[in-house]
Amino acid sequence: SEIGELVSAGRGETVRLDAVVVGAGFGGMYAVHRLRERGMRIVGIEAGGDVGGVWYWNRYPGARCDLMCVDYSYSFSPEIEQEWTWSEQFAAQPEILAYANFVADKLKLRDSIRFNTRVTGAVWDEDRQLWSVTVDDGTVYEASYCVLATGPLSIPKDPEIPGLADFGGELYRAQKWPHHEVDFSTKRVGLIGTGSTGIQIVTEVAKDVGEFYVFQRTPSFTLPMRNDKLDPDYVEEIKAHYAGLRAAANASALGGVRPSTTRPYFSLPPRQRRQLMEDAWRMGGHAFLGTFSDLLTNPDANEQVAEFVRAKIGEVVNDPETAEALKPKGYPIFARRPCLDTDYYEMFNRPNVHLVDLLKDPIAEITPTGVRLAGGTEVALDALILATGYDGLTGAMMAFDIVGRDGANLRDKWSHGAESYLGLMLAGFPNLFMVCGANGPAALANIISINEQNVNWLCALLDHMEAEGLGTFEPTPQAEARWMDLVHTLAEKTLLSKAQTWYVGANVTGKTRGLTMFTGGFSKYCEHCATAAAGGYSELVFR
Ligand code: N01
Repeated sequence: SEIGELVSAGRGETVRLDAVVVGAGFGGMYAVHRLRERGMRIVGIEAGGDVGGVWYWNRYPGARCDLMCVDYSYSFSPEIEQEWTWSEQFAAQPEILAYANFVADKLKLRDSIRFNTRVTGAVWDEDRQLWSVTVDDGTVYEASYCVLATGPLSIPKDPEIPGLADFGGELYRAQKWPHHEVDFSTKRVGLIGTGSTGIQIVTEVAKDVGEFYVFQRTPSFTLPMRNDKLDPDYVEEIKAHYAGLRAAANASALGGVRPSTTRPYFSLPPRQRRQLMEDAWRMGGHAFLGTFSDLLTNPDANEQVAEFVRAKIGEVVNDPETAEALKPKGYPIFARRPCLDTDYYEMFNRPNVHLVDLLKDPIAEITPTGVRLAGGTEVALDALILATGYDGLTGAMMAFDIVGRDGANLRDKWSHGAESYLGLMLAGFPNLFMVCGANGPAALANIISINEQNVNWLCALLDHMEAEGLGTFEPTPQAEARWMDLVHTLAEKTLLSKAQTWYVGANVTGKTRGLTMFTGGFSKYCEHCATAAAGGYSELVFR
C-alpha cells in the first residue's frame, strides 16, 4: 500500500509527507491514527522496537500505572472500550503494553510507523514552508507539519556519582529494563532511587532476593494503592457507563474519576478530619487528594496530613531507626509525585532488606564491586539497579536540534526554561506541534486524556486551516508570553514547587529551576484551549 511505502521507502533518501509524528507512545499513536484518518500522508518515527513509549521501555519488576485503567485508557473509540477488558483496577506494565499493542493492531498503526529509528534533527525550511526531519539512517522526511509526541519522561537520567562506569557487576536501568526476567534470588542487589519507580521495584524485588540494599536520599511519601482484580460484573458496569465516566474525567482536575471536595482542612473539627484521613487511607489510591480542598495550597493543612502518613509508617516498620529514616520530612506531601504501593514499608521488616540512609551517610563512589559511602562503609553488590529518574519535560526535545525560522534553535529558546503557547506550539517555530508539552498539565493529569485532547485540538486547527486555505500556523510571541504569565502565576500559588524534584528541574545539573507545567487542572486547561480556538484562533498567525 502507499501507506506502507512511505514507511519503508527511502532509507538514505528524501521522502515528502504532510506530517511527521515523532514518538509512538500513547500520544504518538493517537496522532498517527487521527492524522491518517484525515487522509494525510504521514510517517511516525519511534526509537523503540514497537509501540507503547514508556510502557515499551519500562519493564522493571513491579512497573504499574498509578492511575486506574478506567481513566488511563483511550476514550476516543467506543469499540476499543468494549473489546478490551482490564483485569485489575491499576494495571501492570505487561497489561498496559498489551493494550497498546491491541490498539496498534486494531488500527493498523504499525503500517505508518518506523521503529528502531531515532530523529536526529528537525529544521524549518522557510522558503519551501516545510520541516526537514532527519533520522539516524540518513533518511530525510520533508513534511508540512512536525508533531512531537516525545513524552515528558523519556530521557533516563543516570545519577551523578563517580565510578558508575567502572561498576563490574550487573547494571540495570529501570527505564531500559531487559526484555527477559532477571533472577535476583541469590544475589546481593543495590537500588539507587526511591521515587515512584524505585518504590515499585522495592516491593517486587524484595520478595525474592539474596540481600537487598535500598539507597535512599530523599524519602518519598507513598500511600496504599489497594489494587483489586476486577470481577466480570464490575467490568460490565464500567463498559456500560464509559461515556459518563469519560465525561466526569474530562470535567476533573486530574483527568480521572476520583473523589474531590471543596472542603478546606481546618473547616472541620479534629475528630472528623481524622476520620476522613483514616477513610482515605483505607480507600487507597489517590483518595487523599479528594479529602481536603487546600492540601496543595495551605502549608499547615498539608503538614497535618503529612504527619498522619508519617505516623502510619511508624506503625508498620518495626525498627524505629529505619521507620524514622523512611518518614519524609522538610517538604510538603504531594509536592513530589505521591507514590502508590502495595506493602512497601512492610518490606523493610524483612531481615534481608536494608535501608541505607544517604542523608546520614552519602554515597562517595561506586566501585567495581559495589558502593562506598562517605563514612567508609563498603556495600558489596552483585547487581545495581538505577531508578534515578528522567530529564523530564524538556529532555526529549532538547536531545536533538529543532531549528525554527531564521535559524532559531529550541535549545537557545529554552535555555532559561520551557516556554510555549498552551504547551502546544512555539512562537518562531511554524507548524510545529507538541503533544503533552512542558507547559500544559503534562505530569499533573492523566496523560492519555491530555494526549487525546491535544491531538483533537490540532485536528480542529488543521480543519480550520484547510477550510480557510491557510498554509502555516504559529502563536504570536505575545500569546506565548501571556500563557507563560498564567502558568507562572498559578505555579506561585501551589506547594508543588516546594520540593527538589524533576517537576522543577532540580534533578538535572545546570537546568533552569522552576515549575513550568500548567497547575490549574485538566478541565481548566481544556477551557483555555477551547477559548483559544473560538473566534478563529486570534492568538495565532496564519500564512
Ligand atoms: O524518578 P524520580 P522516578 N544519589 O525523579 C534519586 C512517573 N512514574 O523514575 O529525590 C542518590 O521521581 C532521587 O533522590 P532525590 C511519575 O510521574 C510513574 O521514580 O534526588 N539518589 C529520587 O529518589 C514520577 O514522578 C509511575 O534525593 C539519587 C530518585 O533517584 C516520574 O515518573 C511509576 C541520585 C529519582 O526519582 C519519575 O519517577 C514510575 C543520587 N546521585 C514513574 N540521583 C506510576 O505510574 C537521583 N537519585 C506508578
